[in-house]
Amino acid sequence: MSGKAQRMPESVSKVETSFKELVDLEVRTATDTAVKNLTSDKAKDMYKNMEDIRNFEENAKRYFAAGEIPGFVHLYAGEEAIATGVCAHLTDEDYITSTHRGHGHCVAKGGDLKGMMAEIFGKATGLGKGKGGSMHIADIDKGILGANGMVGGGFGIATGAAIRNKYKKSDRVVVCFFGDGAANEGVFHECLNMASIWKLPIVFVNENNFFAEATPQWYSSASNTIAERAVAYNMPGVRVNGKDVAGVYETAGEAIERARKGEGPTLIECVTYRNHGHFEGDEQTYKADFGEEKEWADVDPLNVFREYAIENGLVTEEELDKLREESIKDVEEAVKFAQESPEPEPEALYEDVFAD
Ligand SMILES: Cc1ncc(C[n+]2csc(CCOP(=O)(O)OP(=O)(O)O)c2C)c(N)n1
Ligand SMILES: [Mg+2]
Repeated sequence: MSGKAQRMPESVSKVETSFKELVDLEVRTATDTAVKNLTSDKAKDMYKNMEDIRNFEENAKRYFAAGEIPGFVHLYAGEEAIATGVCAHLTDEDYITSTHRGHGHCVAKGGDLKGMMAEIFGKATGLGKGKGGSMHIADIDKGILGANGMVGGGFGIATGAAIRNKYKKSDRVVVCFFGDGAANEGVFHECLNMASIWKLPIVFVNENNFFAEATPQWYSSASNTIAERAVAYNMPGVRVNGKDVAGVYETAGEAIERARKGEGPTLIECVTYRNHGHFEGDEQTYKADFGEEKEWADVDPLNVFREYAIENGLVTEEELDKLREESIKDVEEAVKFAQESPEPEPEALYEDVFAD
């Protein structure tokens, strides 16, 4: 892979562009007024949340390599600012749908670290009693309608939940997280169309990390950006720097408010990158020629926010360091809890099969 977009046939009006140009294409960052809507407490919460996700993922990587975590693991590290900036606007009453790369969404939506860690370790104390694992973490009490092994599987669930909210005249909002690969599934188009016709209280949050397994987004998408597809469904489409949590927070805030007021859906494309391979064990041979991508890959959303928050007087460096230490400790405790928890009993296979 060259780090350059593939040359398209003449008949396709897609411009050849470098990776850097693609990242920067009409991308929004936090405006000067974003900071006014950020209190010091909110900034601390968001930073702690990003640290929790990062530490959760680094530990998942470590214990997967050690053979303690079974199944598949897809890490969210590098994308922390998206789940954090979006979920910072949501309450337990609001819903999210997640993806196969879902740990970050669940942490940001208030998923219990111990219950999540035990779940990916396959232990009976896990949120799904150890029967779902990494790709099926759910916690209905927290509005987490579930991670999903089917690419694009969240669209129908999220849109259905939004229909429910509208029908019940509740002000609950739904956020549907999905990848750039999922944006090429048919159900994306069906659900955006229906959500717009019915002005549903939903926000579609695309996490464009530029890869679907080994397939680059610029190779597989007819449009340069995913946000521009919103035009076809008559809804706002915004492209934001997904490594800038203040920008994501601001952009998501507007979309969520719009949804809560009954004004309908928004499509947000968050430009990001995954720190690790598609799954743990992926040798990433398709990235042999890393080229221009490295510059973008090296931008760490946690550091971006540290600088922003200190510069704007929201927190001190010492406070941030303390939050980092707290997070490391919290995740270590979650690992210990998971390691010391029992495996599910074989009889548990017959439980929770049918709804009461
Ligand atoms: C319907 C379906 N097709 C294919 C797959 C295999 N698959 C798993 S993840 C993935 C790539 C998804 O890419 P993207 O939506 O960009 O999410 P990312 O992994 O980048 O977060 C594919 C093709 C699947 N799980 N489900
Ligand atoms: Mg992707």
